[in-house]
Amino acid sequence: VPGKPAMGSSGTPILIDWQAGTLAGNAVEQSSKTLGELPGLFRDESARQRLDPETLVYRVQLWQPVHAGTEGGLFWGTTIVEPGKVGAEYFMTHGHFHHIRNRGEYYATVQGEGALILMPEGGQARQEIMSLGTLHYIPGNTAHRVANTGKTQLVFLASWPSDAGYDYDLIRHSGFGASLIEVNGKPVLVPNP
Ligand code: PAN
Ligand code: ZN
Repeated sequence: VPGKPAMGSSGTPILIDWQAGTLAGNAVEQSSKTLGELPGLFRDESARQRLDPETLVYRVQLWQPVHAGTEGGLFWGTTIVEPGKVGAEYFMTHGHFHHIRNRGEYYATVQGEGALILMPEGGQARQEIMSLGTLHYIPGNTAHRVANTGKTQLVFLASWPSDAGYDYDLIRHSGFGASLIEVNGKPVLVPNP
């Protein structure tokens, strides 16, 4: 029907605020991660333990118009990473490979300053700088994580296949082989010992 707005599964429109990057609509799901929920991810674990575990690190707004695992569908999400550091390491998302390894993804920055850290399977981590308007293609077989290197919230949009799934375990156990650390006021990707 011409003029009919996009509908979520519950029949209400899904709207994106292009300024803020945020999503609205009944079908939008929300999740969040605090420092207490991210043990072992940061280089300086004792620095993490000294901080308030209730501190918000990031939240995700997610639109899954089809069931997770559906082949051929797409998901859409907004991630908001708070500014902050654990020791010298910037607040960041957990990071993951996709469960179906070869699935790719788009990230696009709508607010703030940061870095997309990419690690191809069996390869070395590298970073792409994120700032207003940067568009990032994450190839398949590549772990991805975002760090907020600025003083304000970092907001990015993402879209990925609905059957991609998540593999967090490999990152929890082995990390990215490098950490994004502030050195003389600048973000530097430093190899882990
Ligand atoms: C994103 C991420 C989101 C949160 O939607 O899931 O930014 O990061 P973590 O999942 O690593 O906690 C995405 O990459 N989906 O595939
Ligand atoms: Zn992903």
